Amino acid sequence: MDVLELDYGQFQTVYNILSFALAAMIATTVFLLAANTRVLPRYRQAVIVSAIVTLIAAYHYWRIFNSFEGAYVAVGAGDPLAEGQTIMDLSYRLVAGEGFNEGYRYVDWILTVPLLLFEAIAVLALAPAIRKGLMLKLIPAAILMIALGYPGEIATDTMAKAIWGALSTIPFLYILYVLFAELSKSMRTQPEQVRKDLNGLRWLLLATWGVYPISYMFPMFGIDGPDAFVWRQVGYSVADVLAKCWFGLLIYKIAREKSRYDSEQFAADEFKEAPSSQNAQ
Ligand SMILES: *C/C=C(C)/C=C/C=C(C)/C=C/C1=C(C)CCCC1(C)C
Repeated sequence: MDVLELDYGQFQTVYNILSFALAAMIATTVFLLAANTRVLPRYRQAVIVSAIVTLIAAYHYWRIFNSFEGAYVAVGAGDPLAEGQTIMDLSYRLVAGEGFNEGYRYVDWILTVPLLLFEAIAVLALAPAIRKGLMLKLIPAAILMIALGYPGEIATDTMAKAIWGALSTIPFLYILYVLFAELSKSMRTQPEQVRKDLNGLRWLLLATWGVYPISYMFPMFGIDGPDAFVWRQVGYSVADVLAKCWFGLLIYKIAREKSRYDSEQFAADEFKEAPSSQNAQ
């Protein structure tokens, strides 16, 4: 069901969280593109893909933001405020038009979720056969997870929501299984710091990806109407910033650690570690 009316605080919360997510996506994209030369060439693909993820998300947040702004309009917009009335007394109505398009999020996810898994695997620089094996498992599962979630997201019936949600959870659990069980094998050969970072990456992924099904389930917990709508927008937006921006920056950090470990020259140039360069001074 569409939410017909938002009060001032609800409108502002959604408006500001969408704006915040858009700013975070743009800034992360610029940073990752500018900084990608500060890792060895073999890790640049992972960093560039991270930037592409935040770029795609920035585009969709821009569309979502505009869609929200067009869909909810202050009652009496354009009229002078009545005697004693303040801005905070305003309420916002869903007006005739295209409505608020939630579909943008799913279009975004179906593109960015496989790419996020791709960047995580790419930064490991594993043997091609292992890498390909992981991709072949993770990417179809990610697409399936999002595709199965969408009919439930737009369903108004709680039962339909629950069924699609449960179906979507199967590939979700499979992804977690691959990341936590299978990936552990290829991590044994990694340097200590990288193993730690990778572990952080996995837990960040679990903690942030877990927010999506929880936000999806609000209507099933009986939280309905404007509150469920506002909390869902906040949940999805904050999770997107963590899962895309923070995650992308962590990928960059891992790429730097691995570059430092792989090349003495890089360590000397970027971390000022080589004894020879210290002697020279
Ligand atoms: C950048 C966007 C990301 C990382 C999106 C991730 C989305 C999910 C992990 C969504 C999962 C869902 C379920 C596990 C069940 C209910 C339906 C979904 C699609 C919300």
